[in-house]
Amino acid sequence: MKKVATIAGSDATGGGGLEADLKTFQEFGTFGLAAITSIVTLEPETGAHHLRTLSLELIQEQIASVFAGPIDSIKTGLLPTQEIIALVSEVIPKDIPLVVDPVIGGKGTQDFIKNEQVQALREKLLPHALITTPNLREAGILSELGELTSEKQMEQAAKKIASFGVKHVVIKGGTRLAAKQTLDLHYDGRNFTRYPHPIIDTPYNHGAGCTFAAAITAAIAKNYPLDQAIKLAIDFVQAAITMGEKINPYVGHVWHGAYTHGEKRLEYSDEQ
Ligand code: PXL
Repeated sequence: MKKVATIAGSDATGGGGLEADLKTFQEFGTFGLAAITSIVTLEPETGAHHLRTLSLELIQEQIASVFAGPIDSIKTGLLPTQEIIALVSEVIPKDIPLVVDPVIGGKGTQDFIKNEQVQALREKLLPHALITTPNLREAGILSELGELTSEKQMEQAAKKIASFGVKHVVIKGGTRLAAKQTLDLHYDGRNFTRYPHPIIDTPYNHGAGCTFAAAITAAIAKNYPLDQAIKLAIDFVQAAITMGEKINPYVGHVWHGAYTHGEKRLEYSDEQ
């Protein structure tokens, strides 16, 4: 069994963060492990998000626990301070494929991220990464190119991000790029591969970004070539968005089990 580790924040509402990661790892038939960096909560009365950060000592203890045995691939998600980014960059084994989801521009988290963290991601973590998966907004911030509104700008941003030392960059076009058809763009340091796909018209897509990066991480552990891992992750997230559900008055989440029809699992029937 392949072992896949996430070092991420907890999204108590269960759509994004390490909850998305572990659910996705399981759907891929891998064994998921997690070190929690922080916890994002949602105030039921107002829908406001709050962030609590765990101590460096406790994060380090969890990371040591995770790497007490062999691990096949690693994903990072919300790393909310530059000290946490420095710690993670220092202590993770460097011979295991690393997927960095640069959580700096997502719903519920963008308010927490400051420029020092972005700089630490660029300088400390990205040089160790096999692949990073920014959304359009995150790619604009990481590359310092600002708002990206065209494929040409996505290409420029991908090249800039690759210059920080990460081997592969996948920029997710999402719903900001166009109305009907979107584009995920993969840059491998030489060439671009385009992954156009239709936008699914739904407000229930919280957790899509985490799920995409988690799917790539699990697919890498299962030895998928990177282009196939990206393609599969796109299909996996499309299914998850299609079956998205409103989970509370404020947010609708993707359903991580959709691709494998997990809702039918262990269905009870008295005919058996
Ligand atoms: O933006 C995705 C995300 C990542 N990590 C945590 C989150 C969220 C979104 O809410 O809560 C912990």
